[in-house]
Amino acid sequence: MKLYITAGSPYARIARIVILEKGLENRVEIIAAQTRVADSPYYRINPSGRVPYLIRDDGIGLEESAVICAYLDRLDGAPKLELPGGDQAWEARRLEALARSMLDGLSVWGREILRPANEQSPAVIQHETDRAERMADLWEREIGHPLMRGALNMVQITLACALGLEARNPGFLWRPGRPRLSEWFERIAARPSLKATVPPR
Ligand SMILES: N[C@@H](CCC(=O)N[C@@H](CS)C(=O)NCC(=O)O)C(=O)O
Repeated sequence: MKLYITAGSPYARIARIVILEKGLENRVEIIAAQTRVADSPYYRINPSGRVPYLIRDDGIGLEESAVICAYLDRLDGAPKLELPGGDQAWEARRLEALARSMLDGLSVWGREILRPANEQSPAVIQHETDRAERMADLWEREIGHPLMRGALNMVQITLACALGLEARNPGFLWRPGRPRLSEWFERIAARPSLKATVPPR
């Protein structure tokens, strides 16, 4: 299989972490894609131009980190990262939506600060800064939830990749005043799969 990524994409990082956690390194070739440029050859592989993008062994391509991760996690018939069903199902989905919501906002912010200075919108940056502050406060409260403390799962991976964007965004200062979230992040960030996929500055 082939996984198209960019080194800085937090969504691609989620998929790369799943590959490492599932021991699939030898089955999935990681390929750097050229995104956000006119006429990139990558658009002939994935017309949406987004990463991550997985080409399965049968040649079928999958888009969307959640779909790719579910596929990879289930390849061996023993999914270990997917969210629980039963009584905990809605709690798990609630938390996953919150983690993804934070990540989506941070991605908008990150994209904005990569634009040329004279094209950046102070209003967009302020809006996303405020959203990130509120979401970090929320996670300081939610981080004691049993699903965030138990075995590694997709909510934890998604939140860790959101918080890890501090490496790429000097304005994203979520640690001060949030000791529980900081302690949680230190622990998950020490996992080899996270260490191997830290985004570049
Ligand atoms: N919802 C998608 C989001 C993927 C996404 O937005 N990827 C960004 C990189 S972080 C991308 O490929 N951007 C290139 C572009 O917009 O052309 C997922 O979860 O995979």
